[in-house]
Amino acid sequence: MSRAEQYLSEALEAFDFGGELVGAVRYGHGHINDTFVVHTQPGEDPCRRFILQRISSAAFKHPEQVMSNIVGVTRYLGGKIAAAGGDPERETMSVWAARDGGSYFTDSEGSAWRCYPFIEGTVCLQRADTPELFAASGYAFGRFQRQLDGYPADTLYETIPHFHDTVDRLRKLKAAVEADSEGRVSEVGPELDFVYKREADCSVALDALARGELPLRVTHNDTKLNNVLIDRESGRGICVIDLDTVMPGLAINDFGDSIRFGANSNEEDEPDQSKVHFDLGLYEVYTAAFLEGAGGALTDAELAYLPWGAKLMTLECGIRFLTDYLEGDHYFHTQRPRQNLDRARTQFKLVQDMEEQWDAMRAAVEKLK
Ligand code: ADP
Ligand code: GN1
Ligand code: MG
Repeated sequence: MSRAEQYLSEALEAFDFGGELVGAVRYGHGHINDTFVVHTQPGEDPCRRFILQRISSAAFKHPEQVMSNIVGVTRYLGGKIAAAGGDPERETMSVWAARDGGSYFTDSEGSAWRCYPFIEGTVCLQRADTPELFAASGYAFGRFQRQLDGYPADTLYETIPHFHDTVDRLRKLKAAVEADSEGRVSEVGPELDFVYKREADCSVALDALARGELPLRVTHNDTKLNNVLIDRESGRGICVIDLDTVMPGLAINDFGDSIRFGANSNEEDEPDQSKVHFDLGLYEVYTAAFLEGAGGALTDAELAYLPWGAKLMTLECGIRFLTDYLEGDHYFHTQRPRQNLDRARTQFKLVQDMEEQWDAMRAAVEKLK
């Protein structure tokens, strides 16, 4: 039994779900937290579901800061959505407080658990089955950024320091190579060469930020397709979820992380990288939808750097998967050996494809702006 299952019953006790508990099972495909869906039966009323999550202590050292950000952001979004005539119960997450009134519960081992009402009538996709669905996620992430435009950024904690600091990610990879704690470095020579050849690229976005060319905004920072819920009936992206990393950041990174995951012709962990291709058509579709969702908020410099966002988020994610592989797979959940290595390799294949299609990536943005 994993650690999360061991402490699940304590967590279930800590929340009042407003009905009889029917059961709780593992749920979803997130790489970070331990997620369960809880079924309850409130009297004669229909069954009600909740999401119960053990927050990853490998990723988040200060769960109280994570929850402070999430409570603040979801309340703010709820107000905006209501004012615009939307449905805050479906269009934003909301925190379901613990019995003691707090936004999370700490189990006897010290892990933090939090709960959200399950947003019904939605699907969460692991792959974009159609370009329209990928566009729906782009619109939702663009809109999310626009909705948070006026949010007081200085009240947000940095939940993972240096999260999208690609230079720091490279530094950490080098430290993992130096330590070689699992004896895996000898397996990854070509991957390390690939990354080291691109060392100068790692600072491109950060340098543009330091020069004042790119603005700091309130961003999501983890804009995978499976971090948006799509309305089952309309096919529209209605709710952005996984708000653990909402922090000041770069718009181009939110754009880029979606491209990294969604404009891949195959799975993120495909073991045969010859089957992995960057899909320029999907990139174009996403770009149009993201810009529409952002409602003209992006500056000319941000538009010009969008291709860099895509390439850097992909390179950085490959660096992170590779680092975790070398360190023994402690950060990202894995289901099989070498999965993080396959994930790293797919990212590097995508980077290579992007480099080959760089001019077309730039031209696509030019055409759309
Ligand atoms: P992780 O950080 O591990 O990726 P997420 O917060 O993304 O965790 O949650 C994992 C999965 O749980 C999501 O991809 C989605 O399928 C599901 N999920 C999370 N919150 C909700 C919610 N409020 N309603 C419905 N499904 C949800
Ligand atoms: C993680 O939490 P999840 O599965 O949505 C990770 C992202 C990576 C992604 C790679 C907090 O996203 O940064 O890009 O895996 N989240 C965190 O699939 O590290
Ligand atoms: Mg997630």
